[in-house]
Amino acid sequence: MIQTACPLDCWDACGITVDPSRPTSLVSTPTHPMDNGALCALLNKHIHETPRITTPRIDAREVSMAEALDAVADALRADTSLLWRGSGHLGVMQSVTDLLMERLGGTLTSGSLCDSAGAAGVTAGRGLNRPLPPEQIARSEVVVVWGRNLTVTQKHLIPHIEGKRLIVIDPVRTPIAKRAEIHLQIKPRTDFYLAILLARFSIMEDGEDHAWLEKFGSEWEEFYEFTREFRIKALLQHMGLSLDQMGDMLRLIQTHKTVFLVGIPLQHYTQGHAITWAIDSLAAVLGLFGREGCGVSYMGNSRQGLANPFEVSVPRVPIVTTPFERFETVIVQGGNPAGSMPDSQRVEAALKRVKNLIYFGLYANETSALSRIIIPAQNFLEKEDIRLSYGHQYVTPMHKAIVAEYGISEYDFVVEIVRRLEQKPIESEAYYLSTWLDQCGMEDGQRVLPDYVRLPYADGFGEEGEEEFVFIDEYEDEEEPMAFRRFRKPKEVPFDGHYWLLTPKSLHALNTQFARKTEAYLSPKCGFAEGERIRLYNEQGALELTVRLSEDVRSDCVLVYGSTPGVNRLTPALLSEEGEGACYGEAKVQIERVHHG
Ligand SMILES: Nc1nc2c(c(=O)[nH]1)N[C@H]1C(S)=C(S)[C@@H](COP(=O)(O)OP(=O)(O)OC[C@H]3O[C@@H](n4cnc5c(=O)[nH]c(N)nc54)[C@H](O)[C@@H]3O)O[C@H]1N2
Ligand SMILES: Nc1nc2c(c(=O)[nH]1)N[C@H]1C(S)=C(S)[C@@H](COP(=O)(O)OP(=O)(O)OC[C@H]3O[C@@H](n4cnc5c(=O)[nH]c(N)nc54)[C@H](O)[C@@H]3O)O[C@H]1N2
Ligand code: SF4
Ligand SMILES: [Mo]
Repeated sequence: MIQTACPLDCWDACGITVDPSRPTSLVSTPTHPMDNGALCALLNKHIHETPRITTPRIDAREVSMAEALDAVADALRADTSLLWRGSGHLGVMQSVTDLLMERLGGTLTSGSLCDSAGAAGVTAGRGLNRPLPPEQIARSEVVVVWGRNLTVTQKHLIPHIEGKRLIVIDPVRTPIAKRAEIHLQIKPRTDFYLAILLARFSIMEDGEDHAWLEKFGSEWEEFYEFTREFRIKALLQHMGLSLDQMGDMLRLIQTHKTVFLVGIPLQHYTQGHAITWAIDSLAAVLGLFGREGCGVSYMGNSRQGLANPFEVSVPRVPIVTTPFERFETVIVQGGNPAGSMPDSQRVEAALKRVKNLIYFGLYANETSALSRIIIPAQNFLEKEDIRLSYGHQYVTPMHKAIVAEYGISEYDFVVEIVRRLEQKPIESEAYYLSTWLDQCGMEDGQRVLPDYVRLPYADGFGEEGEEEFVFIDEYEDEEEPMAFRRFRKPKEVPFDGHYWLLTPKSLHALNTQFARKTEAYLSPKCGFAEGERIRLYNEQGALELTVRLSEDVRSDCVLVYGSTPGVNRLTPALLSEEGEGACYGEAKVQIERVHHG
């Protein structure tokens, strides 16, 4: 039996046991901390049913791997080259290709399509972005699921929250919201205001944690003044929430051990950093950091405390708005920019202008369809790696379970290209693997991040963990210019036919991998019929989909899974104000019926 871990971009990073003679029947590792007895359908069904790319190609012609690698090496002799890496496989060895770009004077990307706006807000307040250990979540009494869709995106956490009092803040009545004591079906893009008002009310009711604030957040009175700049009535109306709902939530979170589980879409906005920062500031008012059974779980820094042997100093371009057209050669590794980046029409046009587009991946997708050279990758069962996690502190070695019949690993890819271009060789694979692993600590028989602490922030904040928490003290939003600040008249916005486009994760896909649906979920109140064909459109682009009626979606929203082909024709290529993050949430669409015949 071989031990490995799930490579997919998922909070759980499950441990997996493989019987090499039956590599399609993967089982959960019972000693792994994220075990709940089973792996999800993505790992025991979809990953095996999805056809792999088996043959290298140049200009659609099938070639040998050696020929394809020669062509890649030739293409990399160009003056300008870019490596665009997605999150198709989360093992640390994916980043070995950074060494190639360093040797060739190439360019890498910065920021992220995923979490970086919110991460900027987290580090602004706390200094470091540590994952909250699942053990603390298990010890809590109240769980606030703040824009995270646990039953889809983090199934293995469910046993940890069994029997707890649940509050869910989500524009959609998700399965977890249906189980919750309180569901705030908030209007999208208003979580900043919710956090600010909750903090304000909490202090008004003397619900703040004085002892904690004296020690770790002495600027809290200035923060209170900041929260008082915002208008209560106008904001409640804007968020679509009542004073009673706020009161009910406060009563629970002020008097119990509480954790906030903060998700990704609530920070996919230009002001994304301010939203996570405001949520952390609320948590600080309640003294939730460094306390048993309390804390805020956001997507943590999975490399917290680890020195990265692949760290390089090269030019970078933002991953959200990558100017592909500026490069003669582009390698896309483990990702699908033409499907997953915002404003995909712009992305496709830019990719078409790249002389040598090289796709290095497992599956065919929108990006491979545009590529001149295709290099099949090996999958996680076929190579050595190490899995870190943004959802917990555990580090899991990923051992090779089977011998690959085709494809090449990222490590071998670099070795082959470096040799062809007569560059300085890289170290051995074993050297890099042990450089990562040797830094880790052990805790109860499990490998953990080097500076893992049982109770994050118990001694303080900042890089050294000796400083106070920094409260948010500014908010400037071009979209809602001061309308909700004190002494200004709030802007009345009746529904104007522009729906918020929600693009959450699907149970059957992992981003653009596996089963991709083509449906739009709408409230019956919107006046469309089940099965009807509709066209979503805005200034970016348009997309035709089939209507599925759902009582669970707000009537000012339309839900289209992020895995739906073409959905990013509708999302804007905006860069968040901090953190170089993506702003998928800023998309609004109009809807019309499609008449056939
Ligand atoms: N509208 C909208 N768009 C979104 C989002 C959203 O919420 N809304 N979410 C964004 C988020 S959070 C993310 S993380 C991004 C993800 O976007 P990407 O990082 O582009 O991920 P995928 O599109 O799923 O592409 C994964 C590809 O990786 C390849 N792959 C898998 N394993 C390996 C391997 O071992 N080696 C190599 N070389 N390749 C491999 C597979 O071929 C697969 O097609 O999408 C973003 N896009
Ligand atoms: N099955 C599966 N699991 C996955 C993935 C997948 O594709 N499939 N992708 C992985 C990746 S890359 C990531 S980043 C994580 C993401 O993990 P999550 O953050 O849990 O993912 P989402 O499903 O995008 O969104 C969660 C919820 O946010 C809500 N939401 C949307 N806009 C707002 C808003 O403005 N405010 C609030 N409060 N809520 C809002 C949505 O309705 C949704 O229910 O999941 C990972 N796990
Ligand atoms: S729950 Fe997540 S980590 Fe676990 S097997 Fe499924 S995709 Fe992989
Ligand atoms: Mo993500």
